[in-house]
Amino acid sequence: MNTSPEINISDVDEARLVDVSIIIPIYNEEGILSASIADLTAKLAKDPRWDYSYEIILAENGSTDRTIEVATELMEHHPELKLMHNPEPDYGLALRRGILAATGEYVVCDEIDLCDTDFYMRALDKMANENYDLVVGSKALKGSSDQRPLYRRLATRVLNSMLTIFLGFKGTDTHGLKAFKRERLLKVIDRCVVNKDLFASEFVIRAERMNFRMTEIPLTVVEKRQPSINLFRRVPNVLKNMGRLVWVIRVRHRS
Ligand SMILES: Nc1nc2c(ncn2[C@@H]2O[C@H](COP(=O)(O)OP(=O)(O)OP(=O)(O)O)[C@@H](O)[C@H]2O)c(=O)[nH]1
Ligand SMILES: [Mg+2]
Repeated sequence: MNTSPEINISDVDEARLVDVSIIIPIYNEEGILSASIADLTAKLAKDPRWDYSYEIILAENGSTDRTIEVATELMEHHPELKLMHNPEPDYGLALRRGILAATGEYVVCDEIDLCDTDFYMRALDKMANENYDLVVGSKALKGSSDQRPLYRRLATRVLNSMLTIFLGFKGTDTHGLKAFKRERLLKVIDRCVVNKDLFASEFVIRAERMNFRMTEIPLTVVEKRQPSINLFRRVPNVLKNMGRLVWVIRVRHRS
């Protein structure tokens, strides 16, 4: 296991301000990292709708493969790349730290097996022209196409139903891609109490409860590989953090 202390490998804090910060949590992604970043930057370069300065923050933690080495090599060729690292694998913590380090007016949260630039364009348009603060890409909305295996699509439905029943969530997905106005949504991050998988859900649900202008748009999900963590190994932590959220949001009414 990687036991090095928490560090920012690149100088994220001193980065210049950009229009868009693209945050991608990564964990044991040596297999697809290089090709995904090449593909992502090439797609942005040739899309006429993409007229933004940007940074890509790779928020890594806990990898035991060559992810860090691959990312470090990539940074030599991609000045827009930043790398954050800390020792324990934690998707939510990586996302949280990436968001706090971001400098963009807008933040887009993506996943390395998706890199869905069409979502970026549609979400940025919604924020710039329809004044939304937060746009959630939903895998379960009418018009979406979720091409993941059936058991994972069912897991998404079960999680969303639990969020609806226990936490009063009104939307259809919290784990999809997200884009938001950074400064406006920072106060939501401040209030979030859980990490790991449910951080993304807490973020969306708190934004909803705090009455931010938010909308969902459909996603087409075609993953480049199976998830890096087995779905069933994620369940105990999801249930524990679901209980914690019910306690702080519903019982103690701290929204
Ligand atoms: N830093 C960090 N990134 C992670 C961790 N687990 C997953 N990721 C990253 O999060 C993204 C999504 O992970 P996947 O393994 O595809 O999981 P998934 O089931 O598709 O994720 P959801 O769509 O959120 O349900 C990828 O970019 C992963 O590398 C983690 O523990 N730490
Ligand atoms: Mg995935």
